[in-house]
Amino acid sequence: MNVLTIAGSDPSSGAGIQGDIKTFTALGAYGFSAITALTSQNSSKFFRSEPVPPDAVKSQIRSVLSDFEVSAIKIGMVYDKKTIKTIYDELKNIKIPIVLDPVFQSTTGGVLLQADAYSDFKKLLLPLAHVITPNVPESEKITGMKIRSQNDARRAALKINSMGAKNVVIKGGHMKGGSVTDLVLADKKFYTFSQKRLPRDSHGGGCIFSAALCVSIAKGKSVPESVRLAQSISFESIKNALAIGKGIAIARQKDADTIEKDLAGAIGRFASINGIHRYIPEVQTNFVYAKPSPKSILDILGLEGRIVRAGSSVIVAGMLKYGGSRHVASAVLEMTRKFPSTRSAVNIRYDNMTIKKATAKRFQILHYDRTLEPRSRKNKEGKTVSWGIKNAIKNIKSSPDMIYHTGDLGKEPMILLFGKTPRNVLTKLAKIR
Ligand code: PXL
Repeated sequence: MNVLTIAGSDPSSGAGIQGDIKTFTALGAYGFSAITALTSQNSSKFFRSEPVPPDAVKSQIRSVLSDFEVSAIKIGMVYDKKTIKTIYDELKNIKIPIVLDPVFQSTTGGVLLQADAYSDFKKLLLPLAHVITPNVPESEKITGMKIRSQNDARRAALKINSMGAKNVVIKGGHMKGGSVTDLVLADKKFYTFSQKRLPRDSHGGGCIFSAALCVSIAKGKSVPESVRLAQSISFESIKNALAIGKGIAIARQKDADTIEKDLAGAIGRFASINGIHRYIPEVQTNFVYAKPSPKSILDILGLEGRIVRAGSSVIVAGMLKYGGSRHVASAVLEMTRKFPSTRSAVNIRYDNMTIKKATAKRFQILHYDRTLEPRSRKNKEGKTVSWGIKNAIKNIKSSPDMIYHTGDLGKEPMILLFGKTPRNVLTKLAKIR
C-alpha cells in the first residue's frame, strides 16, 4: 500500500519528509515524496528555509501520481502562497483522501508558513482535507477563536468543519492538564481520546501523528480508529525520543508491534460503535490482547486507563500498556492456559438481553458464581476472576465466546466476551447488539 507526502525537508530527519518516510516504513506502507521547501535546522535551532520552485513541486507530484497507485496523501509544510496554489491545482480534482497537517511553526520557532499565506491555506487547502490535524495554537490561527476548554475545542472543530475540512482532529497537547485529550469530529460526531501527558518535549511527534493517520486512512480505516492508532504511535515515538543532539530530543518511530496495532484499532472501532455507552459497566471497560502464551498479565496488553462512559458517548482514557489491565487480563491469562488461541477479551455491562441474544446466536456461554468461591481466596485482587474462569472452563472442550457472573455482595455482575483477536471479539459483539 502506497502513500505520498507533500512536505518540507528536515535535515534532522525528525519531522517533515524524512520523518514521514520513516513513519510510513515503520507501518509497512511505501512512501513517495514531493518536497515543497528546504529547511536548515537541528535540535537547537531553526536556521533558514527556502521554497522549492513551484514548477518543481508540480513536477514532483505529477511524477508520482502519473505512475504509482497512491491510497492517501499527507500534506505538511507548504511554506508560501505559490506553493499552496500549485498543490491545490494538482490535487483539486483527484479522489485520493488527503490528510492535511497544518504546520505553521517548528518546535524551535522556525516559520513554516509565511504570514501572507494563511488565507490561501484556509481557502484552497483546507477544503481538500479528508482529515485535518491541527494542534490548539494552529486551530486558534485557523478559526480566530481562543481555545481554553474542551467546549472551545468542540466549537473550533465545528467551525473548521464548516470551513470545508471533512473531518477534524484537534490535538490537545498544548492544552493545560495532567492528561492530553485529542478531540475528533468525524461524520458530525465527536470522539475524545485521552492519554497520559509525557513530561518532555520532542521534535517530530506531530508529523508522526499525521503520517500514521495517513497510513491508516489509506488502509480504509475509519477516522476515529485511525486517530486512535496515530495517537498510540506518536505517543510511543515521543516516549522513545532520542536526545542525539545538543537540544530537543527527536521523536523516534518504533516498529509498531501487530498486537498493539490490532488492539489500538479495535479500541477505536469499539468506541465509535453507535450506542456503545449502554454496554459500559459501572467499573468501566477494558479491552485486552495477549502475546502468544502469556506467562503473566505483564504479557497482556490493555488500557492503563479505561473506556469510560460519558453521558451518551464514551471516552477512551489512557494508553495501551502491557500489564495495563488487571481484571480482564487475569481472565484472558486463565483462558489461554487451556485455550491458547483465545487471546483477547472485553468486559461489558451485564444485561439479561445480551445473554439472550448471545444464546440465540448460538454462542458458547458459560457462567460462574462468585459467591461459591472459597473464603480463603477472596479479596485477593484479580484472583476471583482467575478462579471463576478456571472453574467455568474446567469441563469444557472448546473455547467459550462468553463468560458471565451475576455478582456478589457489592460486586457488579459482568459479561466477558472472548475471541482469538480483538477483531474477532468485535465481530462477536456486533452479533449481539
Ligand atoms: O513538525 C512540524 C514540521 C513539519 N515539517 C517540517 C518541519 C517541521 C518542524 O520543524 O521542519 C519540514
